[in-house]
Amino acid sequence: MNRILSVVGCSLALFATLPSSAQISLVNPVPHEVKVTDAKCLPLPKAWKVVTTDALSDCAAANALKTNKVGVSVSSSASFTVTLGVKGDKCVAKVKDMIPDRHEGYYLRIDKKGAVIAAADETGLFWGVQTLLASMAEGKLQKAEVTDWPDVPYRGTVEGFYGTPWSHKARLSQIEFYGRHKMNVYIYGPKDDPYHRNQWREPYPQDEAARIQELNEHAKKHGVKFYWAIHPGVDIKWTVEDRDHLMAKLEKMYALGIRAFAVFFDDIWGEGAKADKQADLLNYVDDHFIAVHKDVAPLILCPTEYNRAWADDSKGYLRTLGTKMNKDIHIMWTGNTVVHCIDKESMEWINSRIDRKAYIWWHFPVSDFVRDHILMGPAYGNDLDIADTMSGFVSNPMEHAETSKISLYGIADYTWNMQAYDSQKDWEAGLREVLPKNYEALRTFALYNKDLGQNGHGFRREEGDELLPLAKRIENGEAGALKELQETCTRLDKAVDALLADHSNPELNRELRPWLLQGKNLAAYGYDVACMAVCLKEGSAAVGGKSFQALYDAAKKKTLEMYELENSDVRHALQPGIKVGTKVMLPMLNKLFTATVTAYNTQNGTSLEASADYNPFKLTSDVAQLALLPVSVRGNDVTVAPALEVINWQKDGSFTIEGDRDITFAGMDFNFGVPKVAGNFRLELFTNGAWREVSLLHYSDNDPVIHTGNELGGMTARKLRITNVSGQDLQVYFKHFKFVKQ
Ligand code: LOG
Repeated sequence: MNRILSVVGCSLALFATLPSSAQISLVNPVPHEVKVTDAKCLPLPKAWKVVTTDALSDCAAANALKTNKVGVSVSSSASFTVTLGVKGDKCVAKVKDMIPDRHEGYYLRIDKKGAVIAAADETGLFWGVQTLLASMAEGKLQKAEVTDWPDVPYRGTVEGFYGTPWSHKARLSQIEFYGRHKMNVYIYGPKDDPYHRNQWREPYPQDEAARIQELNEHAKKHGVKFYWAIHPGVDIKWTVEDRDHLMAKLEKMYALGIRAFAVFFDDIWGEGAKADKQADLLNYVDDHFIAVHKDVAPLILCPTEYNRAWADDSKGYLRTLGTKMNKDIHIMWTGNTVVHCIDKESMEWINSRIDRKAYIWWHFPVSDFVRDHILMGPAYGNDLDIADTMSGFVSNPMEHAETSKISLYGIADYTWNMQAYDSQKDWEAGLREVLPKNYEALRTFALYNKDLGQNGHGFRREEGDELLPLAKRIENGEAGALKELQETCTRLDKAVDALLADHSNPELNRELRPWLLQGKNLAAYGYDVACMAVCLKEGSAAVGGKSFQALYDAAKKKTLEMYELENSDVRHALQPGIKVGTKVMLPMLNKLFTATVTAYNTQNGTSLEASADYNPFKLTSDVAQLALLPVSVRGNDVTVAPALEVINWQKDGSFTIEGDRDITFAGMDFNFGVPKVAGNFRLELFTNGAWREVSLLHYSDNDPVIHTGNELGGMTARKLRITNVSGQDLQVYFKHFKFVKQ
């Protein structure tokens, strides 16, 4: 879909002839209607006078003009005036008919004498100022008229991932970024903040409360609503006492100044997951807290069945929420599965069940289930004609806040002006925004950090398509292909060096560092492999002064260094690793390595190890949520990546891990997140042509970790299988699974 800048009336021809650097084109999100009234730009005024009403003199929009970063000072004697007003204000009476009749809509006119911003409300006014300021970023002023409004009422992020919550500094920076790109929502709900989830009844310690208060104040200044979310579902009892606990916590947050709230019931089962109880509680909060305070935003609920794959119409969870829960309460939704792009048909499906427009919680660029990857790709894949079917659209980002801005830049645009959205263009602009000084290098590196790798949700992204023709040419042995591969590796290496040395965005540098180091290893490995192939192809004794054997040793050494780096910087104990270029680049290099070494061995009668990245273990399962989980091997430890959501493990369902040769076991343990469940599962090892059972136990009654009986040590088997033998469907977590081989 190409980006269309709607241009009004007679300006069409004029706009078409504008240079691409037209100042309004610097504005993200893309405004709905732009009429450039003069192709020639003016210089920026040195100072401006802000004209507005008393009521607005201290509003966020007026303050943004005063504290602008485009270098214009404020002076009451300046001849350039900026007039600010909302509907009904005298100062904008002349243009009142131009104000779009939409929430947060604004009209902006820039000419020689000044600018007028007239908006539907105060937030719209703030967006109008953002458009003015963004259009001035290159030090020029464009005479234009802009009529603009958001497509989706609520736009922004939910800090809703597992893992290290964002730092205070990162949150401040995010909020400023949202304001600049017209996102109006930040939902605070990091899974690993204890006062959000596990200790939801307890008030924040004073210093943390003060930080939340500061975030909320900061958000107000940037046109963003700060939502504080509570996650009581893990252990809530449907009693008056617990209801009072929840109300008391909300009142405490209200006293801090918070005026927007969400209640989450995701990733739980049992008592807490009952639709009628959840609806009763939310209605109670709505009637006795929201309605009473009058200045609080509509409530948001994240339901337990938050995606279609888990929704069971026969049990009616969603329809119960739909009929029972007050209509002003928003209901969040992640799409057809936990991690999925959003399309029209599925919006209609959910909306008809919950009897309101779903509030989308989009799982991109979140990486808590693929912590070995960092995601720097564009935000694409959602339908462009669904703005009217949703009440909100928030992204769940990565714990790497600064890097997440690359994708968030596009998400801001998508939710503001959907029809005009161009993910690729926004990707480029987003990269430029986070690292203007070294944009090219960042772009080069980002090409290798888009896909998530194999993951339990089966959610994949395009990565490395631009390398596919080269991969083909290498396979066909075409002339010049190897040289091109060398150049590709050199380009990556140079980009990495430039990024390692660039501290203009220190947070970005810190977040990317492990992946940059791995990128450097990848580039070096690729270069060596390309040289090996050249050496073989040309039959030369050496390439770049190195013999085939020396190149082979260097490539092997690099793979070892990649492996060691993965182990030295473990992002998550059960999901270790730092992976770069896993979709096309690394497989392409590994393939070339194996083919080259094999051919060399044949020619020379040598027996160099030809296998590259080889994983001898395969997982299969008829439990849908386990079937795609990747298995990784570190030395003698074999682990299955954890899943974060509730696993519906059907009666007799099992998973099997099979090796390509016999495994001699030294130990095994796993954690399904629930104490006393060992008896519900059977572990069997396939040995001497038959399945043999190995006993399972917990060391103590309240410890969910499951251990194996002593008989496992020293047993040799080709595969292992774990089955639900409880006779019923079970709900468990899959927090960790590991066995150790000898
Ligand atoms: C969690 C979320 C997590 C995400 C991706 C929801 C509503 N909840 O499976 O906290 O970041 O998936 O791993 C989730 O999606 N559960």
